[in-house]
Amino acid sequence: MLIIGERINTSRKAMAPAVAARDADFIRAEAKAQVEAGATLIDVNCGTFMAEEPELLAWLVETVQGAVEVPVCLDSPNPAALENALPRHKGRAMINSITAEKERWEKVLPLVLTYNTRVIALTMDDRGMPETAEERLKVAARLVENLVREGVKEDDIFIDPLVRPVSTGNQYAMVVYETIRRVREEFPRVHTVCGLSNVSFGLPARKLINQAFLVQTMAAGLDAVILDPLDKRLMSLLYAGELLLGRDEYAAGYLSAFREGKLEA
Ligand code: THG
Repeated sequence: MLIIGERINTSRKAMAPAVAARDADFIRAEAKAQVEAGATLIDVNCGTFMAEEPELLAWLVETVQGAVEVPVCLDSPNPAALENALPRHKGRAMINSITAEKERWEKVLPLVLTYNTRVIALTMDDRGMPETAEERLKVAARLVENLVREGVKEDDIFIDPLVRPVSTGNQYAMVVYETIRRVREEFPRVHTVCGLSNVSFGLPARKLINQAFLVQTMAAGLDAVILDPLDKRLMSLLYAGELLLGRDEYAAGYLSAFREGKLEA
């Protein structure tokens, strides 16, 4: 399981002032804590800063990579911000994200190819976010076929079925499970990813819903996830879930998480 730590995001109350003040110590501490807790990539998102985003995204990439040895997931729809930050990234970055929207596709694809990145592809196009799994699968198929035709390896593609709050539609989690299953059936070498926390917007005790959602998306075949790795219960469920899915031979990952004090029963 690829674990993408979501905490360096200026939509979080604690993060915006730290980024505004270029508080590198704060960013380094957030990056280290997430990697220590199991993150295998660090997501960075400073989209709330608008005009300053290109400069800040590059600064975040350098600051994070000055503290930890993992790749960064550049979370921005803004091609200018991606273009400014990518040359400063060491090793292979992940772009979060491309879509089938014409303009975004045309501007982000060259960056994926030039910088040989991994890429998250959201199942949306110029008509918006499809309601049904069937329609999301069609958009996913178009994205995969077009990316592969352009030379992107299937192993570098992460389809994100886009999570909507269950408080706004009672089938929205089900649509995600179904899309994950269908993508895995049709494109077994392509990965699937989602951000967990959108599912619980507008409801109390959100962590509980996010935890149940992690387990159910994993059972559907999710193999990468954007989450807060400092939620110890969530990470515990991830280790237990990997074991139960037969992805953790001899329970090695589960046992070492236990020995490191990372499991909360
Ligand atoms: N898919 C992809 N990328 C994504 C998402 C996705 N990037 C952004 C988002 N969704 C995932 N990242 C976060 C980061 C932080 C929070 C939620 C998702 C978060 N939110 C608190 C809240 O909503 O209440 C903020 C609380 C605070 O102010 O600290 O922490 O789906 N590809």
